[in-house]
Amino acid sequence: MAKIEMDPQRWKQEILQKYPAKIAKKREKSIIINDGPENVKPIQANIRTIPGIITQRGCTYAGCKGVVLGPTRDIVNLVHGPIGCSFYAWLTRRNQTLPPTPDSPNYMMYAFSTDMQDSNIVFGGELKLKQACREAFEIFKPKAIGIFSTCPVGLIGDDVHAVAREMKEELGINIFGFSCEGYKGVSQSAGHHIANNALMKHVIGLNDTCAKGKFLINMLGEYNIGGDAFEIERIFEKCGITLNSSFSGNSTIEQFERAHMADLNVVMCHRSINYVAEMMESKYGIPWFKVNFIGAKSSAKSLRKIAEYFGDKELTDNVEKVIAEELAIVKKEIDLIRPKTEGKMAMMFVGGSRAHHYQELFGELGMRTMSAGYEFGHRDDYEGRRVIPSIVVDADSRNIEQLTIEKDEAKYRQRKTEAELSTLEDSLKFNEYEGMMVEMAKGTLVIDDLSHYEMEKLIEIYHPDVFCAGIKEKYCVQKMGIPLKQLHSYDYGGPYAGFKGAVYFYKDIDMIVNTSVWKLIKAPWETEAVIEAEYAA
Ligand code: CFM
Repeated sequence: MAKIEMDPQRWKQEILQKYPAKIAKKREKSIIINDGPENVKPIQANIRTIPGIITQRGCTYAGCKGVVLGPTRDIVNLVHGPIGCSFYAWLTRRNQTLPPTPDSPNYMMYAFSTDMQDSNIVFGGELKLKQACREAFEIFKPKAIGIFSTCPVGLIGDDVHAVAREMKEELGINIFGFSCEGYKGVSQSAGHHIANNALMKHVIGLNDTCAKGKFLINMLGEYNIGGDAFEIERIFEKCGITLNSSFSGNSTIEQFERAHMADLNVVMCHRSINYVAEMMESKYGIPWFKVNFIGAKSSAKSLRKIAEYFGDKELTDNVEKVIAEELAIVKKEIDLIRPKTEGKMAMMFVGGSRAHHYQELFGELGMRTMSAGYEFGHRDDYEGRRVIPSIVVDADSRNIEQLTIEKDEAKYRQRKTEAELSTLEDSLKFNEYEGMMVEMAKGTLVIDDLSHYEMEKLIEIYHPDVFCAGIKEKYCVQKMGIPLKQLHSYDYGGPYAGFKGAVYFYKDIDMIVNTSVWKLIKAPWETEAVIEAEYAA
């Protein structure tokens, strides 16, 4: 089969031609040829995956239990469901945690499950759930238990919230439930929203003591994958910025409870936690803006934004000193590596924020991102938050509770006057996320919820030097002779955040794109005749 040129228009046509007409019509709206920052085009996102298509996505339970609550070390995360849902969520996401002392509570290595059986599906599982709460309490004496619903729980109608209320009363600790059945939304993204809502309803604002420090911030949407949060904590500490709470890398329930005491919320992963940022602003008056600690330059920029917000001479000087020191080390490394990576091509299809953030690091390596997309991002993650009012709310989104948040008169505190906020607005861009597309070059392909077939075609035609995705894609891609870098688990490497992380990333990518081993592998279409058929109906 003749290879078509690296022409995105022809690539798109070729893909769509292969699909049945109805599917082509749907997929067409999720495959966008980027037209440069001035002309960001609408993309279809956050809709159901077409049945039969192999998607990269996960489920709502994964987004709620695994992603948002998973990294918190001292909540017993109890899964109400068949054991498989727990087993496949057990230590598969690489968030790390560091308890202050060896005997501080840390349940991250455990998998708590009600292990539902056929009889529970038929006769109900609430009794078993209560028993599991009691058992967990007896053994671990945790400060809190979170109950996570898997698909069958919703199907048979077990009321996890009623059980949570009853057990909270009986055991005297905070117990809260999540209706995060896997099917509840079109992807993990619904689970983020459900997790955000429950944190807001049951946890945030319970404890009025805060971390000790002059510049008190919360870090939202950083989950300490591969130790990223440790590196960010190191940088904050060096700068004199105090982390009051983290959602939720290396966090504790106490941090969530006191989150309302901070002076500022900074948002790293917009997709998973923007709801909490918005709700905390309405309820407690905490302003928020977007940061990015992936990439040395964006880390520096994010630190400067935080310093500017506080407007303190000593902090600003300190931040500049730290940036100068750290960037000097980074520069030494990148000067050695960049000549070897310059001009190479990357593609990344991950989650709802990293496909954007990691383009910064590839940019520092002089590499081009020819194609990128999210698994479950919404239009705002692609086009920027300004499109939110124009997003059509469909039945799947309406399925997720939208909390009405009111000002908490007792705990609301105005951090900055309106005048101060408007002077800062220009550089800090409060409540804004500009999305991925403005930062991508003209002629690049932006694809939402990439299908397996589309992935194969991207590789066949573009032959990128590295393809970034997850474990489900890894070995398929590598069998085609293209190295795959996992951006979910970092292939058990990392951290990649901050300044030290950037250097680790440069080194890992250098190794990946410059090894000759991949040339020894031939993709099936390079060695065998291809049998093709036309769809006729
Ligand atoms: Fe946010 Fe994440 Fe991501 Fe995400 Fe995720 Fe993740 Fe991800 Mo895997 S919260 S959207 S649901 S940055 S688990 S830590 S790596 S898909 S890009």
